[in-house]
Amino acid sequence: MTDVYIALGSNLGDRHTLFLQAIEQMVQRVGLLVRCSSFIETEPVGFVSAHPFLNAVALYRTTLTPEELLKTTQEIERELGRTTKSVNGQYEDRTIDLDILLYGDEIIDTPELKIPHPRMQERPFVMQPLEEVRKNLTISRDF
Ligand code: PH2
Ligand code: MG
Ligand code: MG
Repeated sequence: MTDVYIALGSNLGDRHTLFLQAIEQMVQRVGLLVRCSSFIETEPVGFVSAHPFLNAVALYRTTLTPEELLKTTQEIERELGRTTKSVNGQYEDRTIDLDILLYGDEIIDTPELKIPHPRMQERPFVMQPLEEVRKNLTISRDF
């Protein structure tokens, strides 16, 4: 079993419902949901859009390999209406984006998959909810 942190982002459609559907689909297909951060509203970073984001981070415990996990998150993105993929850092509005941030303590660097997520540390919309999930974990161990 491996702990995996997934970043969720949405700036199109019913963002809250899309988050709940994505979280539930990952319970069905990825593994045990250990913890999820608050859902925070953030301004688009790296591109111009009139549509603000909802962002969150969820921690799951999975038996999937990193490649299986990527395939599964991409399937869920498509099922929840995602039609476009960012190419060369050109971002577009999306119904749901599921990014693998961390997979245990593995480092993966293939054309398809880079873990840890290469831009996570420069993104407050990722680091803030990630901190929240990790902080709660520490507290629950202490008590
Ligand atoms: N995702 C991006 C680019 N910019 N900005 C915000 N606020 N939230 C995101 O999830 C986001 C973004 C690329 O996936
Ligand atoms: Mg992303
Ligand atoms: Mg993505």
